[in-house]
Amino acid sequence: MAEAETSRDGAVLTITLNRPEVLNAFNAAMHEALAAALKEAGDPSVRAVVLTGAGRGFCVGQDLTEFRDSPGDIGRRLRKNYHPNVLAIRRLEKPVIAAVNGAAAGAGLSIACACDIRLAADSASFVPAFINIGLIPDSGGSYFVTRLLGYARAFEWMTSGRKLSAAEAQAWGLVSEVVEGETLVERSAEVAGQLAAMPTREGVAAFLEKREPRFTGS
Ligand code: T3D
Repeated sequence: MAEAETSRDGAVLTITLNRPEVLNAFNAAMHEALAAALKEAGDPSVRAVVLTGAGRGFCVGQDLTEFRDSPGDIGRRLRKNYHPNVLAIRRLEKPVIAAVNGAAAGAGLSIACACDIRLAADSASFVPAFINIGLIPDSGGSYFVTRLLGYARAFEWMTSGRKLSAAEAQAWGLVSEVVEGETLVERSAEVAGQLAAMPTREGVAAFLEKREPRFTGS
């Protein structure tokens, strides 16, 4: 099994981070597998992407065992491993939905926040874990969280390291919708399917030709 699996349903590609025994913490293999999955997402026939995690976690950021075993230059590792995938998400010309099924911590939180919207299971949690281990919110965390929450709330949260429940995250506007855990897959597929079927050019053509639009999702 790859560390990030893909599955296709029509125009929707689902990417599942797949190291459930460590709540989908990033190691080198998972960075590579996610890069490959995001490349697949670039295919023009994919019109919406769902990013989720296997098991009870979404993604808890850097695998701290790997971090301990090879400390070295953190900045270099971020630029090599994390930044390309964060940028790849942002460069996709299609919506990316984070289906947050469990804990999103550290760089896992940053990556959830790099997505266009977040749907969460009621059991999900959001943990700005960086401060607890002496790091700044990397992998785009300081950029995306600030834009989602505003500077003051983002600063207070990131410096507190406080775990936020799904309900709190929704109240703050970090999450669009919270659903019962077992319905997250279904609801994410539904939202992704709706987004995938939305118009690109046909709306203008229909207006100019004074007829009803026939949206086909292409
Ligand atoms: O150089 C660089 O690469 C720098 C890059 C940094 C980017 C970052 O992401 S830094 C932030 C790294 N992440 C963390 O600090 C989060 C650490 N995890 C936690 O705080 C907790 O696991 C959670 C609050 C997220 C969830 O808690 P809980 O109680 O639901 O689960 P748990 O029991 O702590 O974890 C379950 C298992 O996953 C456990 O293993 P075990 O005991 O069953 O064998 C735990 O050790 C493992 N695990 C959780 N997080 C990580 C991890 N293993 C490795 N790395 C982790 N980040």
